[in-house]
Amino acid sequence: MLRFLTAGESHGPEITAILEGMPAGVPISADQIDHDLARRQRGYGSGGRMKIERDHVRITAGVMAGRTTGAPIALVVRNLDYEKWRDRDIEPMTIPRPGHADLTGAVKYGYRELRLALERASARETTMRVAVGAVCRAFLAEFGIAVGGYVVSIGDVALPERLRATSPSPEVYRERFARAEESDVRCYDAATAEAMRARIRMTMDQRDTLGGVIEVAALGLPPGLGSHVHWDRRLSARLAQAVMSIHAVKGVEIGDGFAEALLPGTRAQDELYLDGTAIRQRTNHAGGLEGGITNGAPLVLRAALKPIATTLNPLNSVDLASGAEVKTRYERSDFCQVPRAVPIVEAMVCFVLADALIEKLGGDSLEEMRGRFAALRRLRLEDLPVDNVPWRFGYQDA
Ligand code: EPS
Repeated sequence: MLRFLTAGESHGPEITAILEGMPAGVPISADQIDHDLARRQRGYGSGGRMKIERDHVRITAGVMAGRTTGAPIALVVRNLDYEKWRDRDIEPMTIPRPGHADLTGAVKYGYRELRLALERASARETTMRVAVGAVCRAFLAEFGIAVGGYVVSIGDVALPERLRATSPSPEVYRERFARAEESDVRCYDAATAEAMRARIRMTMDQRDTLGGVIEVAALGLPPGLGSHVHWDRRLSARLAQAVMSIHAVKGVEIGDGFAEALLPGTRAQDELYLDGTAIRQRTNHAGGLEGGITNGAPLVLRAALKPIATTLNPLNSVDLASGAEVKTRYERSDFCQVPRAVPIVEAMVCFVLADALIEKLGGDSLEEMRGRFAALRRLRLEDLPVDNVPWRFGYQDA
């Protein structure tokens, strides 16, 4: 339904995205997209590149008079750093950094110069994911759906358990989003944020890098997005793939995920109760997804990011030119990318949710979709009539 491609190298002239399948009529401006691009540029622990770039999108197709037309949307961001690279003789890169795509890119594509892998594997590409995600976010907002996120841990510094419980209440998440937005490590608890900052500072002093865990929540989703009928239509699986594709993400968890694996079944489910005719849950261990389908509770997802592979302290590697065992050479990079990566995870979640909503409602124009959205079944007794009579499978025997 909805799809996008990105193109561009980290130090090439510009990076590009084409988003296809967005319905007509969605109001969107470059300023709105730039807002999210700026969020991606901020964060304690960033490297030198973010002092050079001022990411600004140009919308060059698919949006006229401030609204999407249903045609492919083309987005372009300039790499200001390109000016430094364009006429330069570039040093050969022959020593792969463990953990980056230098070695695997060369083995896959037969590169005789490792920088060719670096240029495309760089997380600079996530700029365009955030741009695409901002368009999807604007679309979701038309239906009252909001996506936000924050950092739950950096290295071994984590929000205390009692402050980060998965909740069925959208209000809890709204408050977390707002507070995290004020923090340069994107953490909603001031004491934890301070400890995270100190941990990042220490890591920088130690010439090292640090990963962490990001949590993203989507609020206002209707129940019934995704499907249980095929592995590739389960919304949980689609989200996991999208988030797993982000640079340095090595784990994705939905709801209480790994913690649920430790509990007996009676404590791991979200029991139902009636509020008038509305069917509700007091807990949200499932993170808003049951059977790969949204249940209307906040959709909660976590991504684990490994520390960036480029470290100031060298690592053992092999020089492919000399055939000798050598130490890595430093390339400019971030010390801790985790705070900056929150809008990237949000963007991928926005994209998958926009796709799922379009799939549910049909996606030619916003106008058509509004009526269908209003008519969606909700978790109410009156929306869920059951026959309550015995029945038979009715298959024919072989
Ligand atoms: C990034 C741009 C890159 C890196 C970083 C993210 O720019 P440069 O290589 O010129 O410093 O700072 O990418 C990585 C950490 C990586 O490993 O690829 C950006 O725009 O976010």
